[in-house]
Amino acid sequence: MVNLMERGVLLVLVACILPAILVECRVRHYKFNVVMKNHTRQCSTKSIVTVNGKFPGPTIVAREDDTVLVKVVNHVKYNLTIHWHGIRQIRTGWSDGPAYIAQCPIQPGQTYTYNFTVTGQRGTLFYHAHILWLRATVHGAIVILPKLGVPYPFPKPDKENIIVLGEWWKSDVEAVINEALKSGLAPNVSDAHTINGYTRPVKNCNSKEMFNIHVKPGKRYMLRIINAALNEELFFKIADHKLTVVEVDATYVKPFKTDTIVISPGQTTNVILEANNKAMGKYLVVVSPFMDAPVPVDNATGFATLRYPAFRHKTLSATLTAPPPINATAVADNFTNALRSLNTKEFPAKVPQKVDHSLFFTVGLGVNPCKTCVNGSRIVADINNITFVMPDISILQAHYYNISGVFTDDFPAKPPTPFNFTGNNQVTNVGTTKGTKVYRLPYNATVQLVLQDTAIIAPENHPFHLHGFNFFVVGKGVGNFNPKNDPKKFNLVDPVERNTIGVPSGGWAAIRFRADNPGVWFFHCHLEIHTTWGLKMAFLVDDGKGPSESLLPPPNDFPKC
Ligand SMILES: *[C@@H]1O[C@H](CO)[C@@H](O)[C@H](O)[C@H]1NC(C)=O
Ligand SMILES: *[C@@H]1O[C@H](CO)[C@@H](O)[C@H](O)[C@H]1NC(C)=O
Ligand SMILES: *[C@@H]1O[C@H](CO)[C@@H](O)[C@H](O)[C@H]1NC(C)=O
Ligand SMILES: *[C@@H]1O[C@H](CO)[C@@H](O)[C@H](O)[C@H]1NC(C)=O
Ligand SMILES: *[C@@H]1O[C@H](CO)[C@@H](O)[C@H](O)[C@H]1NC(C)=O
Ligand SMILES: *[C@@H]1O[C@H](CO)[C@@H](O)[C@H](O)[C@H]1NC(C)=O
Ligand SMILES: *[C@@H]1O[C@H](CO)[C@@H](O)[C@H](O)[C@H]1NC(C)=O
Ligand SMILES: *[C@@H]1O[C@H](CO)[C@@H](O)[C@H](O)[C@H]1NC(C)=O
Ligand SMILES: *[C@@H]1O[C@H](CO)[C@@H](O)[C@H](O)[C@H]1NC(C)=O
Ligand SMILES: *[C@@H]1O[C@H](CO)[C@@H](O)[C@H](O)[C@H]1NC(C)=O
Ligand SMILES: *[C@@H]1O[C@H](CO)[C@@H](O)[C@H](O)[C@H]1NC(C)=O
Ligand SMILES: *[C@@H]1O[C@H](CO)[C@@H](O)[C@H](O)[C@H]1NC(C)=O
Ligand SMILES: [Cu+2]
Repeated sequence: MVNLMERGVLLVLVACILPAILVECRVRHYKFNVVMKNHTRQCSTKSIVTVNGKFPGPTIVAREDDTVLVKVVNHVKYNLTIHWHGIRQIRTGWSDGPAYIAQCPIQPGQTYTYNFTVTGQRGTLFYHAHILWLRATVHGAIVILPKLGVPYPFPKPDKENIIVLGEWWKSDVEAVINEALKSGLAPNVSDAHTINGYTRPVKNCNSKEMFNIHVKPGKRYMLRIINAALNEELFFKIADHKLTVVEVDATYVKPFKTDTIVISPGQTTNVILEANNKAMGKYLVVVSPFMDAPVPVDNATGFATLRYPAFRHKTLSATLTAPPPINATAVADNFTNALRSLNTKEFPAKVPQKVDHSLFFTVGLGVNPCKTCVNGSRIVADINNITFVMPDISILQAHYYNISGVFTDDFPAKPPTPFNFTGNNQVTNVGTTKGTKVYRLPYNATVQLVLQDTAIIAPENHPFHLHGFNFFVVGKGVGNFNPKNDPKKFNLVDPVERNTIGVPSGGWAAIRFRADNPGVWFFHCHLEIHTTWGLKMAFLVDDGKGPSESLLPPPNDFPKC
């Protein structure tokens, strides 16, 4: 009897390590030692912050309905938090991660165990540090497998590959952002784009600068593509190969074929790649920035190769492909316009049809005075003219423990002073208001939120990310949102469901969600520099009345400020 039990325990352990084995494993344990690691890229070595010495960090694998426990030990000199990007964290906001919104930091030498259950989600997400600019190197994939016995709603791939896209600075990233905050100007752009930590071959550098995706002819692959870059939306393309998009942000979409995908920081995209039966040799994989505004970006293309087995290497040179031009708005629109929720009986699109809270947020940049800055002013960012100021303790704690003086719940539902948001002459609109304000929602309220880009300084595509929820992208357009005509064109049937949406440059996007998750939920631009400049706010969702409609109590090891 004892023997059998021991064997049972052993089986469960094996199953936890090898998720493919058909044994249920309800709790997944991970240990993240956050440590410094010397890393060489592009002929320069620097010390970076990593999870377990890896860049990108280790992959978390869980099955829908599993509980995930991640013990994070902070061995570095920085304050640290980790966010499980896209995980809904139903009633477990304490494990969401954004510093001073959901938690106080895990200070040097401290430990905190994130504890969350994956509910109603399957697909690819990722985790990343959510304090300072540490997420540049502290990030990794989260793979959520469907429930046991539930197939993918598309032909089963023979193999799955994770592709994490990132940005590499030769300098220390904290030095880059600190220099910018001191001067009040924009930070230096990155020096290279990375694909699973690799950049591209560089003259006179060692050869280990390029990542290879190995494929066999006739096999089907699922690429789980993650944009973990800080400040750049990216195009991703493989020479001579079409990609079938099947999922974004861990929700299934109606499959469609494309040769280029566009992916914003904070977004994930699963594509199916059929390795061509007749293909030989190698094919170039390119990653390049998408920027359709006068804003400087790292314009160096990142390269990887798709490689067929060596015996097929009839030629040594790769089949090439050119990335789209940096300002290829039409290519990006083509891609985003093709995204639709799968919306089947098994995976319905539960789009709120009725709106309780109708919000209109202007999102963009601003200029505030700064005596010590280079120009006597600093670039800031704001939502409805509010540049968000981080509090000293987390808003979630202040809310739960009724601590006053930390935040106010008077975030405006619309801009205080309407203006021609995308007009050319914005000189009169300099100056923003600072504040730590949240927008309060009753449990289960439905929200429609129109995000309107502004042209202050420059229009720009802002990838907005909502914590704690998925939302439906019911509409988008260029210029100023027209409250009379545009809603008539909304898709309330099968709009794409996701957690991060690129608000078009000089345009708007409309999203809808149901506030069925009590807690405090960060909402921010996922371009790290814009978040730093204040392009952020939070929603506070009150507890409901039912037994499972309230925020759970905080864990015992919850970090203190
Ligand atoms: C990184 O390299 C420097 C210089 O060689 C060395 O002093 C340091 O101990 C190394 N750090 C780690 C974490 O290996
Ligand atoms: C994780 O949280 C759940 C409640 O959501 C709790 O029952 C469980 O004991 C926690 N696990 C650990 C190891 O703290
Ligand atoms: C930013 O770029 C400037 C100009 O190339 C350079 O002088 C400066 O050292 C860079 N800053 C950092 C932190 O790398
Ligand atoms: C990238 O930008 C730099 C600086 O703006 C410019 O000199 C260079 O020509 C650009 N390179 C490409 C490939 O567009
Ligand atoms: C993209 O930029 C190029 C070079 O500046 C310019 O010639 C072209 O018109 C631009 N295309 C679009 C669609 O704006
Ligand atoms: C947009 O997609 C259509 C259909 O796939 C294609 O014919 C067209 O060339 C694409 N346009 C751009 C700009 O990529
Ligand atoms: C600030 O200074 C920089 C460099 O001196 C200059 O290029 C830029 O135009 C100035 N920006 C503003 C808003 O004054
Ligand atoms: C906070 O205030 C609410 C409403 O007044 C009360 O129900 C709750 O028990 C208080 N919480 C704490 C931790 O004091
Ligand atoms: C807003 O600005 C745009 C671009 O400058 C202009 O075409 C448009 O007429 C303006 N709209 C209004 C209502 O002033
Ligand atoms: C934003 O707030 C500042 C400071 O209160 C004010 O000077 C400015 O006019 C406001 N701008 C807009 C567009 O509301
Ligand atoms: C939330 O609202 C919807 C529709 O307004 C209703 O059908 C549902 O029962 C509500 N759920 C809860 C838990 O109150
Ligand atoms: C780390 O966080 C604590 C708690 O918020 C704070 O008191 C401390 O100043 C932070 N340390 C640094 C180096 O920012
Ligand atoms: Cu932004």
